[in-house]
Amino acid sequence: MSLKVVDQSPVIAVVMGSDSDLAILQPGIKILEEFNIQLEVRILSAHRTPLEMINFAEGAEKKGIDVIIAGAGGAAHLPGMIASLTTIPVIGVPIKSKALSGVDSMHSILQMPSGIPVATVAIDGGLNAGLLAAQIIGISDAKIKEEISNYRSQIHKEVIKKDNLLKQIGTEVYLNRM
Ligand code: RP5
Repeated sequence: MSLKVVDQSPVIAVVMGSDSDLAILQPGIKILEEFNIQLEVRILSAHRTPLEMINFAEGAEKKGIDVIIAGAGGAAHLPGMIASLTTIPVIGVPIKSKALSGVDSMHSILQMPSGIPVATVAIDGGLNAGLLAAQIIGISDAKIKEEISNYRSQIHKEVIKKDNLLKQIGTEVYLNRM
């Protein structure tokens, strides 16, 4: 997906260290598309394509990118490296790794030394990364703020509906239906 900045509306970049991270980031990408936010989505590896990563991070502000979501697994240095190259806020998504179930990714992204912050969502927290990025943009964009409010109302309604059903049919039948 290449970026086409058609106006001054906010832009979010979603980058990942490998295409194997894409499925985890997709729920966040989908919600941002539903909110009609312009997106740039890239595969940029801090160790396999370091120069491309640097070019992206250094050019991000000029392209009008407001928030960067960066997903990576293992020795997950991509979010921190990008954050070191730009003052655009970076949200890191620790991807669940095979060997250490993503605890390695989480520590790598979460434990940034003082001076270069990376906001970190849960392991495999692609959806929350998208929502957090939208909320940051929503500070100065009323339309996006409204989209987030609508989303919250929708998930609120879903839980109320489930609670009513549980009260009505009881735990055993509810479980059987799940
Ligand atoms: C990281 O290594 C990527 O972010 C990915 O989560 C992990 C494994 O990459 P692949 O071997 O699947 O390409 O760079």
